[in-house]
Amino acid sequence: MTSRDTIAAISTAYGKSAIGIIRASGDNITSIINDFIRRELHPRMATNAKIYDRGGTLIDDVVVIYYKAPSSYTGEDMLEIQSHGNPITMDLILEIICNSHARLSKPGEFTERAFMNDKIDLIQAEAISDFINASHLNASKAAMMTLQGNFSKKIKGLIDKIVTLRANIEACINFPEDDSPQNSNKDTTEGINSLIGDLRKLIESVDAGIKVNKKPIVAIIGKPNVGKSSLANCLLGEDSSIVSSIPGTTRDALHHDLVLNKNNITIIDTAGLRNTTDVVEVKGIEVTKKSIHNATMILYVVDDSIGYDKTDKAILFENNISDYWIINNKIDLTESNPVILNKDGVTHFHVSTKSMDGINTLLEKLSKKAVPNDETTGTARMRHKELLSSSLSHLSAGLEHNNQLELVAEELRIAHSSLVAIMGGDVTEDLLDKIFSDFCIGK
Ligand SMILES: Nc1nc2c(ncn2[C@@H]2O[C@H](COP(=O)(O)OP(=O)(O)OP(=O)(O)O)[C@@H](O)[C@H]2O)c(=O)[nH]1
Ligand SMILES: [Mg+2]
Repeated sequence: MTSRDTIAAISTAYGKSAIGIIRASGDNITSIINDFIRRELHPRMATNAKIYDRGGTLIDDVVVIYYKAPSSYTGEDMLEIQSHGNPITMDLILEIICNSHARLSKPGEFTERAFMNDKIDLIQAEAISDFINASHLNASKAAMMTLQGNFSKKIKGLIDKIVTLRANIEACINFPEDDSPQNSNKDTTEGINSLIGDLRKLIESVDAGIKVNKKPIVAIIGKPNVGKSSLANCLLGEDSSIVSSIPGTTRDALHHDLVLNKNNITIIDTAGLRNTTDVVEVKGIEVTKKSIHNATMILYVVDDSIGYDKTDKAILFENNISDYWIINNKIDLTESNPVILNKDGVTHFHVSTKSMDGINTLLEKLSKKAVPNDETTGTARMRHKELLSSSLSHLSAGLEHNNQLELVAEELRIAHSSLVAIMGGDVTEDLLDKIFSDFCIGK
């Protein structure tokens, strides 16, 4: 454990609550206890105590827990103060601590210290942030799996394999007389091929882990006046978007939060897509195109009295949209039934935002489709995928130089360092700053 200055923060959400938690970590914990709690604390024992300011005035009646290094979240001495959840009192406690023995922590600094003190690896640190920010239950289950070390274990397994392979190759380079070149070439090729197979499988599961980690974003798109804003309002259960009979009403991408079966989903109502010279509408269409790009799911709305036509087909094609549902809206005008049909592999929902026919069925199906249900792989990030892909391409390059062992060894060295970087070895301070700045203060 390395010793650092003492940090402190309010770790619970700001605002009035039954209880609020202030925590501190670092070398000055004993001084904080001596000066402001003024009683002996046994490690890991919740103790009812009073907290005083420097002048001896009673501030709050609290519960405190002292964690002695290295058995704490950060690996350092830590103090957790459970105060009454009044933000004024909590601020005061924090101020008293920071005036003498600590400084305010930066976002994610407690977790960064846990990483620096080898309590967790970088994958697990990222999983803590993913867990706190999970927008749906499957994402939180997946993040918990990664936090428990499932993904790290797989990376460690790959690292062990590559280390063995590197050791064999280095031995062949240094002691060529101990083995025939044919044998060592064959073993190396087999070893690299096996690693490539493992990496490919892992990259597939990382794709699923990235998907489950993303907040579901449903973009509602289509031509003007087909009822996109009306549909957004129906799904949300409130009039959030302006609806009018004038085509081109929505000029912006309107982001709305929808909680569907305890899952948080973003619904984006967009500007209708058409050729127009109206400068504002053109900007709105550009924003719609960005929304299409960021969406995890597309609802493509058509007016059932017009039907799905050539223009719709062209819009889908031009915007590279291949995975979508078609919503045939305004079935009250066509007197169609609120059915779900499959045409050419595309699901069509027939609804009316006016009569509400078909809307509940759409909501039910949407809650299943919009939320990724593969929580078995654990969460992952693009950073992991990029490093795994880099490792894979260096292993493949190694295969190509198989009769030149020095070159193979060099490729394996780089492939190895990419895997180590996933776990947090040899990473730059900039990268750490980027990762931990996404955390909340106090975590
Ligand atoms: N009869 C009928 N009219 C509807 C239905 N849904 C929407 N409308 C009408 O269609 C018109 C356009 O609705 P909007 O929801 O504003 O359509 P939009 O696609 O958001 O339009 P833009 O924002 O201009 O692209 C309004 O007059 C709505 O009242 C429906 O199910 N049945
Ligand atoms: Mg609209």
